[in-house]
Amino acid sequence: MSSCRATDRCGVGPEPLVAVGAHRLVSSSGGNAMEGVPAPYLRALRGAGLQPVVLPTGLAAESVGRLLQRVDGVLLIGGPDVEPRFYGEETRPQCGPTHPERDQSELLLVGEALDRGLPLLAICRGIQLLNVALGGTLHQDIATDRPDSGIGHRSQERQALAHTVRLEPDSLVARAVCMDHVAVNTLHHQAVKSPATSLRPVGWAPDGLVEAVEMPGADFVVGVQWHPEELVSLEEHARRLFAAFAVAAARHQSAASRSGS
Ligand SMILES: [Mn+2]
Repeated sequence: MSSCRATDRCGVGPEPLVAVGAHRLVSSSGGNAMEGVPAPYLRALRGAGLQPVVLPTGLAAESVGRLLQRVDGVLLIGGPDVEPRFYGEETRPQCGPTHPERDQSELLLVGEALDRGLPLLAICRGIQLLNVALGGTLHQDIATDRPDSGIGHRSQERQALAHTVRLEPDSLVARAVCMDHVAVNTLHHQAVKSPATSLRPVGWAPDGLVEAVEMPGADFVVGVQWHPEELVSLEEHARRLFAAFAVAAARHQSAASRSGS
């Protein structure tokens, strides 16, 4: 790719802060539910020179505004299925468990992040949530909606390279990873069905399923259906995606400090 240029955040200025929406883990033995972020996401952010800030679910709109005033980027991570009513569908039997309180928090996070021009990286459930936040819809179950796919998107092996994704060469994602095909892991049974009009699909699995989107006109709003945080020690493209996110967060940080906000 002629326009390919590897990026790195070069260590100028303090580490940019990245808000990460938490995942809720319900105890099977009757203990308290816990909210937190799986370690691979935290390691990947830190490895790229970013400092994670974990935001619990149940956020009120006014808190989201104040919290995002203090960060330089937002990461949406994997988790349960998005509640179908948020994209105007009835829940079908193949839809998995949902967590509407987290959906609502993250819908607020997306709205506020976009209003503020914050860099946003949305992974797995994150790309789905981003698409729903902007008016798109989801496949409630890929195996049901696309029985002829030929690809088992719902793998249990977190680091197995299960299929390729073809990237649109003229896209932010392809430029960020310096490749137009990436080998990825696949840990999902839902996916983008109709992309939101403000999102541009830029990556596809061999069966045609949308696996990457970005927002034209935004500095860095990217969603990927795979899990790059699980691949940073294995795949250059995964490291480069976090590095590009870090560059965008650093850019936001220095712009914010110049404007005194
Ligand atoms: Mn997949």
